Amino acid sequence: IRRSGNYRPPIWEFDYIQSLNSEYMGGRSVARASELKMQVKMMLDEAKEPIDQLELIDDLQRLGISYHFQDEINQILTIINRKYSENHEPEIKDLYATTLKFRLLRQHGFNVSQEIFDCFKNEKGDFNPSLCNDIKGLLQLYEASFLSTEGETTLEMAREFTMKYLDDHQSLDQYSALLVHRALELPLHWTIPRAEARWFIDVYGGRPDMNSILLEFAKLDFNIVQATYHQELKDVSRWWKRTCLAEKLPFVRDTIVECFFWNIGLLFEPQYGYFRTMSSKVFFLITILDDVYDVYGTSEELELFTDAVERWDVNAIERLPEYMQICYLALYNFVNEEAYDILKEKGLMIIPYLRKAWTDTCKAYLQEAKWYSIGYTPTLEEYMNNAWISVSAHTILVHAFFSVSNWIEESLQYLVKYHNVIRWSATILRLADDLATSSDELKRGDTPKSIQCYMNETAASEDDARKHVKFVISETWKKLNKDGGADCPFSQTFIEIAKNTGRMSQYMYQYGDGHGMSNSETKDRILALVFEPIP
Ligand code: F3P
Ligand code: MN
Ligand code: MN
Ligand code: MN
Ligand code: MN
Repeated sequence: IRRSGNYRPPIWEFDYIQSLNSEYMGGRSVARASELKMQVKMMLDEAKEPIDQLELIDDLQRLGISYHFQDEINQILTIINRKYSENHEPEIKDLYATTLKFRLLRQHGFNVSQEIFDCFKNEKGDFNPSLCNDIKGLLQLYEASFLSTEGETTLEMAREFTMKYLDDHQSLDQYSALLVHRALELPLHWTIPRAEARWFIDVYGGRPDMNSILLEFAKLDFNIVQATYHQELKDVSRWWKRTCLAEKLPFVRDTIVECFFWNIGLLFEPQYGYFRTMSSKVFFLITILDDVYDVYGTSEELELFTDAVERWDVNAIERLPEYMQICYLALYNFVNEEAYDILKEKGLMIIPYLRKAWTDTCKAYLQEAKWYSIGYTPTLEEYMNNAWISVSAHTILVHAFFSVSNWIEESLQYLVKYHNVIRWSATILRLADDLATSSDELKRGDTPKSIQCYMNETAASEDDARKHVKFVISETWKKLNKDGGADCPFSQTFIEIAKNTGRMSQYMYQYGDGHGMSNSETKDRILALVFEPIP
């Protein structure tokens, strides 16, 4: 009496992926892009007033092209930060300018206190109600409030205060209305960079004061970067085909394109192709192993499999049923291949790290399978202690750590202990996943997830449980902001991947299960970000 997930077949066919052929691969596009890049660099050099510099940086970021100017931007922000910290009093009490400065400085790892906003409060300590007509400022303040850490009450107040006025925006120009509407759905700090770029390029094009050089560069660069994704996706899809996993295990979710899409969310810059291709395979393996544990495998088989992964010994394979031998060898070969690459290039033997991550994943899967088989509902805390591991973000991040080239030797010890940055990022993924997938999972037969554990523990309604889970997500973001801030031992790139894991999970699960059931929303997003160039 084996079960199956009854998942739909993949939307994107192998032959279609292999036939991708972008016109933006060619030298002509690249030559034009480097011309444009020089011109934008000159714009950055020529901007002299801080507000002009900040606005330009903000536009570059939202257009998805700031990665070309990392050094220039850091230089500018360093100077702005120095000027600001030397004479604390802001020259003009302009909400918009102050907030933009605050957000960009914090984003780039500078320590800026929330006290910067005290000058906008009245004697009672509330934000001045007279600010309510300054929509541009309110919108910035709203966006900035998402960079808060725990206990920053001014920023909490800022969120409440701004939401009240933004929610009922009446007389806005078209551009501001679009921005407000978007921000209320998903704030900038929670949005993956490629999605923001694809959206903002269109919006920016309609702005009265837009700069046509910026616009042309943003579009062209987006399309060039997308062409490199096509090459990576072809590679990933050939691996997928060669493994035959989808054929041999017909009960699993066959979502290789969705897996690749996740990784565009995690790290979009063109130079990280190795990371994206390897990590897509990690996602795929996680997904099929999860289906083995959740729907197909028997308890005895799952014990054997978990043990075989822990021992990391091909001899253990003989005791496994054939379908598990396929899974095991796919995992084993993949992990060893990545370890070989890293040993060859960096001289570090990483099998122990990868093996530990996968073992922890399998043990957490097994725990859930056991709970399910005895019909046990844990408390929310007991559930979460296991569930932040069973969602496998730690495995994704351990692989990511080694496959982006610039890792820092001293941070290895924090990786092994799953530093809080990893834990918080996993927690957001887990909770966003539960919000979107647990109803179907329970129907299919699965262990209770966060929502059900909370309902069981507190007798709350499903509605209230969902509200609670959303609240925990936003509290977890505050922890992630703090622990991924200035004192974090990891490289900026790694921290970005961890934060983007949180962002991407909110994006994939925004309208239901965008990963396993790939709804039409995900399909449109994949078309826009992966397949179709901007006209
Ligand atoms: C583990 C899974 C996922 C969760 C998200 C992890 C990714 C995308 C690698 C895909 F495979 O789905 P699912 O909802 O079934 O996880 P769960 O832990 O709830 O069974
Ligand atoms: Mn609206
Ligand atoms: Mn599952
Ligand atoms: Mn599972
Ligand atoms: Mn789930």
